[in-house]
Amino acid sequence: MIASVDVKAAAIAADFPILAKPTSRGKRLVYLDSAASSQKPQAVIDSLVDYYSSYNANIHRGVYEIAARATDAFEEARVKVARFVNAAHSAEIIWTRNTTEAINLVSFSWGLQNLKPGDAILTTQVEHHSNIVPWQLLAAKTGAELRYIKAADDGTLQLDDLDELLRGTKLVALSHVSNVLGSIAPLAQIIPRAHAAGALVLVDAAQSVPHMPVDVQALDVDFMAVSGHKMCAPTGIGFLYGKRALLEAMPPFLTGGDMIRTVAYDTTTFAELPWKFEAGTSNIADAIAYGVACDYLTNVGLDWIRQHEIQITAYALERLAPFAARGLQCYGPARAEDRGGVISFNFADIHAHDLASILDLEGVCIRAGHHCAMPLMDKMNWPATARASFYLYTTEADIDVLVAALEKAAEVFKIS
Ligand code: 7TS
Repeated sequence: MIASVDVKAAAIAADFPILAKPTSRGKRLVYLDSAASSQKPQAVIDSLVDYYSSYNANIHRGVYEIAARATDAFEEARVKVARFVNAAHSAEIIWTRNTTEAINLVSFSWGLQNLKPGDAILTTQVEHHSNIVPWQLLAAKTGAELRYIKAADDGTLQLDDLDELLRGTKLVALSHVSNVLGSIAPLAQIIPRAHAAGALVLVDAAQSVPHMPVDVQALDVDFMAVSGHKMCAPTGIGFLYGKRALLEAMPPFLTGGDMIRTVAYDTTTFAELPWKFEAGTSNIADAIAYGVACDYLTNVGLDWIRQHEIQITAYALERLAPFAARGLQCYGPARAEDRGGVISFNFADIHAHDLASILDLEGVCIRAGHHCAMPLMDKMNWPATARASFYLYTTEADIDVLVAALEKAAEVFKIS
């Protein structure tokens, strides 16, 4: 690791108040579960307090000063998110609760309108449940077929039969970075081929947009789903990016207040984009705080964050390598450059949940289980994996604590 990168990560960690609070056992909190949800910097926490204590009011309706201020801040946050992913216009950003809701929006709105028997939806073998289940249900409702791009054991997508899989495919829905293996989908190869075959492409960017520069126009994605809580913003806020012409042609997903232009007893006309898809009172405070999170990450620099995660992942892989002799297996691509900051592993015959519990005693937070990717776990024949995941505040010292905690686990389970 280049020392200055780690020094910067340590300085960044100081912006996250939770990381300075010891656990109930007096251990330093070593948070290695950012793929599940990231920690929040003080600026984001302050933004929530500021909204509720200074200008809390409903938006898009009040004429008084604090309502106008809330509306402006809410719409300004949309512009910040649009800039963050280089959307051509902020009207292409639809607020949702999270990635899952963004994918469901496309499934219910675009999918029910556009799919019929004989069509296909193409996804991959490495997806999170939220990018499988909506498509299974949509296929059942419309008579479309659900197909999977095969993945190698390290998560690399097998594209040799892509042209065949694309025949009849109307939508390709795939994750950018796997939350289990960290493998990165070659979007620049897949998207043009999908378009040439007449399919749209939805990217589940839950594990990429927080960690690396993602440009929706350069990639030419049609839809993209993202969660705020994995990128320093609060829970309960995420977004769907969609190309304007596609969103214009889609019917509303949820209906009611705020998404209308006019309502009579027998008919309704809908609001313009993006509000057509935002029924009911929005998650105002969290959307505003999402804008602050975008500012925070932009200020640190997405290129720096990506570089830092490659280095911390390389360091972690190097420190874990000697455990291989005692039965520790790391999954995913071999080179840190080819993966996101996620390492799934199993240690000899210790169940991943037992391992996570022992690590917890040492202050180390990791996730254990199926990571909402049961089909992938079945394919790999893993009952569960342990998973350490990194972010901009992860330091070499955190990895050293993980390694020391794994030594403790080896002692407890008498692995020599
Ligand atoms: N897609 C991917 C690739 C994910 O990693 C996740 C969440 C989701 C979709 C769903 O995000 P949500 O915000 O709508 O829930 N992944 C994880 C995880 O790996 N551990 O906890 C949540």
